[in-house]
Amino acid sequence: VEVGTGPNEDQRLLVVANRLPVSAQKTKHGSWDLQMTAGGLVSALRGVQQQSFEALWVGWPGVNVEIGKDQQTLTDALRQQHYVPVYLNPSLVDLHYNGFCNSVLWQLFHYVPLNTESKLSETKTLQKQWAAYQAANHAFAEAVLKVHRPGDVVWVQDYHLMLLPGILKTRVPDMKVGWFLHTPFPSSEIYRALPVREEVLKAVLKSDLIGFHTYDYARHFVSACTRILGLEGTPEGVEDNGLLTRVAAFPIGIDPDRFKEALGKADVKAHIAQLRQRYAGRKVMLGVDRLDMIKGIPQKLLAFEKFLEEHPEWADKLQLVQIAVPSRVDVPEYQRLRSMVHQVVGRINGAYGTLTHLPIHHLDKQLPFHELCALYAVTDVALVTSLRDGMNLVSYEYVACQRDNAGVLVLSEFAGAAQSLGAGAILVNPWNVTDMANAIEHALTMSNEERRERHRQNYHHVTHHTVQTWADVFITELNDTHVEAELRTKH
Ligand code: GDG
Repeated sequence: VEVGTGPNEDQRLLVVANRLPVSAQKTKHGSWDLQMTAGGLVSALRGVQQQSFEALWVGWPGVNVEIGKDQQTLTDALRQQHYVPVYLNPSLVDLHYNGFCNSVLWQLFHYVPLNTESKLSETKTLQKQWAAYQAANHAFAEAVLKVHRPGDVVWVQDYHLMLLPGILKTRVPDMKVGWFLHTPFPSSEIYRALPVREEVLKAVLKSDLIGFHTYDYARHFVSACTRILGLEGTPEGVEDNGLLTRVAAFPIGIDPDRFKEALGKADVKAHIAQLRQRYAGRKVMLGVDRLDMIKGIPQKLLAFEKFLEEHPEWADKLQLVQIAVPSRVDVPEYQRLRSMVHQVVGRINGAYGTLTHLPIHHLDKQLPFHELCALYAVTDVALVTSLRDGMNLVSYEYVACQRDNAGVLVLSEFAGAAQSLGAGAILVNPWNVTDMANAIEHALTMSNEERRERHRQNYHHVTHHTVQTWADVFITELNDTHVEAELRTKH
């Protein structure tokens, strides 16, 4: 292997992520129906599968199937599409995925402190969740080890699998392992509250390459390693006894061609025409989010309400379309969020609606891709008001679909995307309702020239920093870093 060659032809990529990008459902005839699911990670990695070299995806298939015939037929159906299933039992999924991943790590990484209502059973729960997190990471390791061949590049994704690099490297020391985090990595002052902070950092540090969306997240990670583990931080990464683990920023992007192609298709064009007719005479603003507290949906609604309060003349001329895709529906916090959003939507529609128009059109469901594209294309303003967000692909997708209209992007400064689309977007602090109401006004009344200029800058970024380049750069650097590490150990 030469340094700097990137992936070679017979090299395979093993993408390891908590969920496979498909949901499996058994049909009447006993075969399996596989449907793509929505979410940032799925959208991102769809691009990776189209690379020139063979890619396998290892992950949990999202269903509980007992060992036996059913499991075998599902495994076969998945393997045909290059998916390798990791079967986990329901109680493990609950404690790992709903528990340690989404109630502990996801919260903390988005600056939500750990639960402070100390119930007597809490310590026990956390211990069980941590044990499940370890067990799930081991189950993933077994699945990877079963398919791994020397030379393969193993790319571990996200906060669900932070122990995996450590387990894999212990078993196969020369395996090429990279890890990428799709969420923010918080300030070390937040991270240090994690009871198992050392174990998690040490396992991640076994990777050859560690990647984040932004330079800030990488810096926070390095600080956590220096402050918590007493290691040395360098501009290249983290050093432990002269051994460097490379840490860097790899901002993700989208596959703009997928959207360009969709916009040219007959069914999308038909939807666009239909929506234009429906919204004729009104300006339309759009929100597309997984229903998650980090997306700042209530904050967005409050700003919209304030805007209408101050500009009642707009009430009949403005439509906000909010798509809130159900997510983590078993977790009580997410159920409470849904009720709260419904309450505010009802209040605003009740106050500002008429017999012929309701200002907010709210949907609790995932739209088919062609409808989503049509919506991106016809709306005048997109509102992305995340309280924290690793990157936020919705903002990129909106820009990609606005070639003709040059719609305005209102974007939270707490989304990673603010660092790449900040020049063209109107940046807001989602906690400041007045600031956001003013941004809505600015977006609705902006001159055509300003709109076009802002859009031009964003469009250039979105079409030049794609998900393909993101994956290429990461994998090439992982190959190079690994080779350098091998050379170092030989000398
Ligand atoms: C995580 C990080 C980071 C949404 N609604 C529908 C739909 N979607 C698709 C969008 C987009 C994806 O889901 C959402 O991606 P985001 O990046 O906005 O957000 P997360 O799901 O939180 O993703 C995030 C990302 O990982 C990648 O690293 O950017 O910060 O939190 O692609 O199109 N798709 C369809 N119908 C919908 O109604 N078909």
